[in-house]
Amino acid sequence: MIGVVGLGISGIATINWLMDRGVAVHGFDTRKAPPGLDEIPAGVDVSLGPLDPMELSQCLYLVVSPGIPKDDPAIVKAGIEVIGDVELFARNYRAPVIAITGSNGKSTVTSLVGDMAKKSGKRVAVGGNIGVPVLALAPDAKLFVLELSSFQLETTSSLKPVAATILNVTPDHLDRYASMAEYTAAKQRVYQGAKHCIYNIDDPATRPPNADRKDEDEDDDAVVSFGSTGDYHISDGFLMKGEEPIIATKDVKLIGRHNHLNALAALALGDAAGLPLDGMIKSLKSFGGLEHRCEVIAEKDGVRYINDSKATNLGSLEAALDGFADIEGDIILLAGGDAKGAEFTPLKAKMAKVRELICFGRDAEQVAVMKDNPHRVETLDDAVKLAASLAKPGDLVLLSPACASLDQFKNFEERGERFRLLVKGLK
Ligand code: LK3
Repeated sequence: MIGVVGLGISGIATINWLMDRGVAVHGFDTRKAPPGLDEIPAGVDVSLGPLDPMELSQCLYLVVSPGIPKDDPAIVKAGIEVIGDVELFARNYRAPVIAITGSNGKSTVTSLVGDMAKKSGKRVAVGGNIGVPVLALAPDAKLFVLELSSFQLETTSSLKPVAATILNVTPDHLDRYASMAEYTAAKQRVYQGAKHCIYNIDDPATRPPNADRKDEDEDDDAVVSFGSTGDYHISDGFLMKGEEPIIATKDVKLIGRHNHLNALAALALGDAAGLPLDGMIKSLKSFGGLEHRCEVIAEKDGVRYINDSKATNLGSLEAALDGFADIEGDIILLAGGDAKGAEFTPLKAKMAKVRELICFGRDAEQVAVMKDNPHRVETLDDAVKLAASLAKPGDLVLLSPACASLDQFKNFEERGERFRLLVKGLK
């Protein structure tokens, strides 16, 4: 019997995958009513409530959800092997994997590389921390493009990607990691066994352990860099591969410098996995980005409303503010939620364009330190109402919360949909 701990979307996919293979499964969740409960197939025993080490230890091993710490006392006490769904995937699938992690941009790069592969005629499957759990992906794919969170990487050791990247490391999840060093170490696991390691030359925390070797042998393609300099860089308005211009930045559909860096990373990953250049360029010209990621959802009375609900940490709010630095009007910023132990004062220096800061959610008080004279409200509903009353023609109303949504929503997607609905309902 195999234990599946955490009955969310990846837990249910894991249970189904094991059941399809005739394996006996026992499901566990700390919550009395986990969201996926009615999707669990018949014949699976389920235990709800506080985890019991004795009961856990009856299992051969545990497949643990990214939502529960692998060093949870009950799990440690059970004394059996702990893996994640990505590890189970790695032990059972042979097609090449492109693995993408980072504090910000990982969903964008994952989707972009997936699109590049599709445009190149590859049978590709895209999933992981984005959209579809790895064990629910088409098993006959010829290439897997996986977004991996630090929590997923902690429970993965056999992946051996053909190409792997850490895009950047900025503070996040400090409610679950004791330090930035610990968070970085989890992300560094993506490079374990990778054939090509692709790192951000401007962010030392992304440097793979074998990067020093590259300093001695420039042609060593096991380590590839991107950024302001490096193997893939931006020069005179072009994305460059070494000396070779690949595409003009004005022809890249994604806008903003951080997105051009994302595009460089995607090119490096695609090259490392052998994707043809023309398919990748086609994709860069047409890929318009993700839902809930700086998405213009409406313009009302000259006020634009932007849904950046996917901004669940400080780094992504910062990227959004940089992206809107040149607008005519001012920004009315809606931020707040579950702050995950973050420190918001460093963002104070980035508020030049923000005329009004409206804080909502559980940790509104912590978020409010970003600006003098902030507004504090309970909910996103209140925040949108207040924003609409404060907005003048030319302004941007920007939902870029810099927090997780889990205090008031199922996830950031639900928060973004709520924002869309509220804006639609404005007079
Ligand atoms: O931290 S998470 O990886 N993702 C959140 C974040 O802050 O980046 C997303 C926030 C949002 O959408 O607004 C993460 C947190 C909690 C999770 C809980 C879970 C599965 C995955 C999670 C990932 O299920 C709970 C089951 C465990 C209970 C036994």
